[in-house]
Amino acid sequence: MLELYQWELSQYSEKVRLILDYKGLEYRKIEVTPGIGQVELFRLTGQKQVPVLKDSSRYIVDSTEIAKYLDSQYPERPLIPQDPKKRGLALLIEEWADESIGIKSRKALFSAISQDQNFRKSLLPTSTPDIFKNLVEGVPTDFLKILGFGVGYSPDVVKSAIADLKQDLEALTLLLADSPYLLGDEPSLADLAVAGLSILLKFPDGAYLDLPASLRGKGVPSIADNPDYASFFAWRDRLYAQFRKPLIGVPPSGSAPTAIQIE
Ligand SMILES: N[C@@H](CCC(=O)N[C@@H](CS)C(=O)NCC(=O)O)C(=O)O
Repeated sequence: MLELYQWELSQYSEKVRLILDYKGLEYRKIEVTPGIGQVELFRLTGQKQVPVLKDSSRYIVDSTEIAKYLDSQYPERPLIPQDPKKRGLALLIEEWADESIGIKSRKALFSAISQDQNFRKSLLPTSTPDIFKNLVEGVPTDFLKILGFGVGYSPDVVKSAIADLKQDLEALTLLLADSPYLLGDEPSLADLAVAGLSILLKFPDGAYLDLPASLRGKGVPSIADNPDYASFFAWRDRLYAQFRKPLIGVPPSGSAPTAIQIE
């Protein structure tokens, strides 16, 4: 079976989970322990970032490479269109989503959670052992590093990231005004990348992520609750309902451990 080395809250991991679900491929999630687990990942792949896909004895690093690999090895339900114009647009939007939404949404959520300890604590996956929860409690900097958010964003950097994200969401809303998917009538890599990478702006409403149920639908305040972007998030909810498999065995309270393996 395919194996995904991941972090539950990594947007790039979510992009790959959405792609795997879209293609109907079964996979096992391996939650990489920040720090020590990344040392092991480095030993296996020569780098320490998630997501990494393992297919038999082969490791594929980077969400874009994983998408291309899956399309070549598992061509059913293609992600990248054949038509040259659509193909170009799919690749362009995917790359843009990685670089803009992926990176800027971390900065935007960073500012929201660094100001709110309860938000910070509640972001830990529910399967996190209590001992680890206690360790990170009250240590905001380490905590943020553990989540892969980085540290040291100045207010100006955060403000500019949020302004850019608002323009991104306006553009996406315009592109989606008269078609169900970004490239028209068929879903493509562009849609899955945009949807997966936007989880930190607003966590999906359904039981897709190993998070407390109270956090579903929450996110960056000026974006998640902003009526200007409601139609974008409604589009994303529809895409999730169509293609993303919900977690199995997570009670609505999100209080019990899930099947996610912590190594
Ligand atoms: N370009 C990579 C970006 C992956 C990435 O930024 N992963 C983050 C988590 S969301 C990570 O592993 N951070 C830990 C680190 O850089 O040490 C992709 O598309 O997969």
